Amino acid sequence: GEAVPAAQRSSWTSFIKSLASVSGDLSSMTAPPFILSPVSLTEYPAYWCERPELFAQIANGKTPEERAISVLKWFISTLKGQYTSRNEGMGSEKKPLNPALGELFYGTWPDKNGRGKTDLLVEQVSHHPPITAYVIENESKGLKLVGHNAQKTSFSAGSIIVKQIGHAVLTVKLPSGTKEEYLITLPRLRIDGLWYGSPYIEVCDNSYIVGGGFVGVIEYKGKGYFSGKSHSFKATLTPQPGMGGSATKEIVVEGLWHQTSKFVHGGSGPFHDVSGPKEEVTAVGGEAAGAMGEMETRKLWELVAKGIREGDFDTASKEKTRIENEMRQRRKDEAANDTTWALKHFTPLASDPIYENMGKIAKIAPPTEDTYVFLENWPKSLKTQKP
Ligand code: 0T9
Repeated sequence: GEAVPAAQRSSWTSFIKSLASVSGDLSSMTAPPFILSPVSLTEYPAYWCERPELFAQIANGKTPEERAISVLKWFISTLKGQYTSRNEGMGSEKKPLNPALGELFYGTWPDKNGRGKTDLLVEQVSHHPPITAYVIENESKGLKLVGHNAQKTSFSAGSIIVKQIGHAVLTVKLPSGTKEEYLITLPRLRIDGLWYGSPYIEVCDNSYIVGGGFVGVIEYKGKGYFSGKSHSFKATLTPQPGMGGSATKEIVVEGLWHQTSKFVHGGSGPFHDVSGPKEEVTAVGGEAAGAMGEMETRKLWELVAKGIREGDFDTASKEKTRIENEMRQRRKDEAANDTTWALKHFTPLASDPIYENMGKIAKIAPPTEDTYVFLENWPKSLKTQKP
């Protein structure tokens, strides 16, 4: 373990060894301090929109084909943030703070150059297992992404395999009054570099974007596969007759998702390029006058995050235990009173018709998934309520 501080070597070794025996959910495992991130998993949905102009761009597509291409470009351009940004910002992949049930995170990206204001709302809708639901909306452009995610982890050949559960639906309101819906599924991940104490993610297998008259399949390959390079991908958009599109030709794009890619069929020249800067979300309090409530991520974890950032792990761990005990007590009280925690922004739904319909077209497994329906109740600090 090169990257492991000398004093934490034995605890890192036993952590790695215990990974083999813990299957399913690693979120509540105790890990050595050097690998802890001060950021809660409720902040991760912001990765979907760190290039807000690419998100907004989707609305400018004049044909289903133009829109499908811009959806793919936006999606591919989020991968660098989603899967490499902890390595860039903190030196390696880190263990996020495990959100409390009902934890909330609100944020915004300002209007700039006519791209419109984009808003983010996140709620931890389950603690056991951890499930995070989110909405990202650029209302002026008629764009809305609603999704949820959870993970099932296993250990294989020295790596953590992360099966992502959940999906997102992007709704594009067209000027004609009709709308397009795109089902977006999430790729499998492998966390390598554990023995060295410098974990990093490789994205594996496939993910899908189905909608607007196209089935999009994105194949991910790491080192040793077709290009021999890490973070390689190949995306194919196949027109679906009878699904609203009129395109006949397949579009194929290839490259490195954390750098650049180019068209190899159905177009020519560069496709995406994420070498430029990204824009982090601005956190906004959800209470009156933008104040942060007790369940809002940066308020709830304030002292834990401060402790981790400043290397004061005693305070971090004391505060973390305090929060966890409070939450345990809350669950006990609920059980005693025969009540359950009321979610603020979402209603669970056992199956998602959009997932089922779109998933069938692309033969996506499993055939059905549950979903969380957004209640359209943005806090006033982000948006004025619709009458
Ligand atoms: C959705 C993303 C997800 C969340 C994280 C697997 C992981 C929790 C889930 C999938 C986002 O859109 C994208 C990025 C990173 C994913 C995290 C990476 C990670 O390591 C954690 C898991 C739970 C761990 O903390 C494993 C232990 C740790 C010591 C390894 C660094």
